[in-house]
Amino acid sequence: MSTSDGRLVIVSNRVAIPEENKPAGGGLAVGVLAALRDHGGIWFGWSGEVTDRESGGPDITTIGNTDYATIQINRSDYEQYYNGYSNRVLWPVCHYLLDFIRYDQADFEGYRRVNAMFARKLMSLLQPDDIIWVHDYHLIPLASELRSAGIENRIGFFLHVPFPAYEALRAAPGHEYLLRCLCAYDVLGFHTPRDLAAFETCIREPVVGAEFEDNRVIRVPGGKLIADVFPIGIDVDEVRGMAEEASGTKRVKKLVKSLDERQLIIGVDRLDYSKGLMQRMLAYERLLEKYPNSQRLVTLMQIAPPTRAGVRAYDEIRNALEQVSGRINGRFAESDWVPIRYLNKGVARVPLMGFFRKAAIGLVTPVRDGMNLVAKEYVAAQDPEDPGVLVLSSLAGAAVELTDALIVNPHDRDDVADGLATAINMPLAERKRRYESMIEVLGRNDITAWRTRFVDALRNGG
Ligand code: GDG
Repeated sequence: MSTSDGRLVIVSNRVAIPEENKPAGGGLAVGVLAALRDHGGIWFGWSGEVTDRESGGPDITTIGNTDYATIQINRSDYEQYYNGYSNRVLWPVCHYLLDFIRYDQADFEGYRRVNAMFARKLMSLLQPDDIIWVHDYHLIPLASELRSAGIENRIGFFLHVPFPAYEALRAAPGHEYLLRCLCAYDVLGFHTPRDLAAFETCIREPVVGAEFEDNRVIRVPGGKLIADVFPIGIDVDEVRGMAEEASGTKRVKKLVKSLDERQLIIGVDRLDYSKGLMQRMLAYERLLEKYPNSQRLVTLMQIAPPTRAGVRAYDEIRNALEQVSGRINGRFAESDWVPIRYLNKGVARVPLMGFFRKAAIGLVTPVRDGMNLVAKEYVAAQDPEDPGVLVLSSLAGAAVELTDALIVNPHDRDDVADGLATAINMPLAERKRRYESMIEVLGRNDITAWRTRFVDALRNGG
């Protein structure tokens, strides 16, 4: 980065200061870390620490070319802004899971209060030519708060989750305010054309008095903004390198040995109701019933590190999954085989990529997902001479690009079971053909392309 270009200031709810052997906390952290690695800049946000005092910080940690600037938040902010409006209203509404909405007016006030606090603390770090890139649904009001305080820097927003059509969004109390806040940005980025089209349905409503000038420029009160599609990618070479490196390790070899010649089906997801884990287990049960032969051929390993403990829906799904995996294991287990290995914890990144490489099938079946990086990582981790098969939900953003996966409807157990049966028996030539087409897409639109395109749009207006 040359200084005349101005620094890149990334803002997200959580800042993930890289630590060796510690799993990153999800897709946003993985994407942002990779984006910052080459470019450098500042990453500003919450440290993850909850205090009993007033919110403190920012504290600066410099690693390589990046300053990690973190703040703490207090207990009521955490409950109202984070667990409350962000994760009990915005998360479900963006994933079209309206039954999960739990609204409380105090949470909405907390959400606004914390965004104002983020803006105040961020301002102390800003220089006039910085460009500011805000991430995700927790921080929709940030640009509007910064503008009110007189900040004139260019500010962009990228949404990592799906954007809902107006018919869903209007279920969220406060949605008019959110739409007005979105119009305070210079650039808005979404994962897929469907998300952009959904945003357009909201702009068409008489809420903010904005209109599309063409398919990406929107005229808003007081100016123009660009809304466009920036599908997030991965660092393909890095994933491939980690997968190769891990393959030779004792840990991965032990996993392979324990499979006793069976094919491994792998699922890796934060424990979240949007990831379709319950539906996935039931579809796997359907496979074992419908294709009894498969009972001699496969083992499912589901890795599901818990997240958002303290939000009731997350505690409930955790209990429900323990029950259903136990029931399926009880129904089908033999003295030398357990059908589901359910790991309720994270695995470090390098061995995880090794597990992907050794898995004959990647099973990625969210009921809704902005993109889904696991699908992309699974493909990038494969051995090109003997690649596995990706079974992918039609409702993940990744399905737009990875059209050579076996695309299934996660709500249809038979469809998923049939997809798995096809994957189990797929000949090498077809596996290679599908892999080659998908790896080409991943290489063309990798993490550098994502970051470069967004930063260019933010710097230059398109
Ligand atoms: C949001 C959007 C969008 C998961 N478990 C472990 C682990 N992970 C890593 C994966 C992957 C990342 O976390 C998860 O990313 P996803 O994209 O699959 O899902 P979300 O966390 O929901 O991310 C999503 C993403 O933002 C980016 O825009 O794609 O739609 O919801 O990198 O590998 N990593 C390790 N151990 C685990 O147990 N090391």
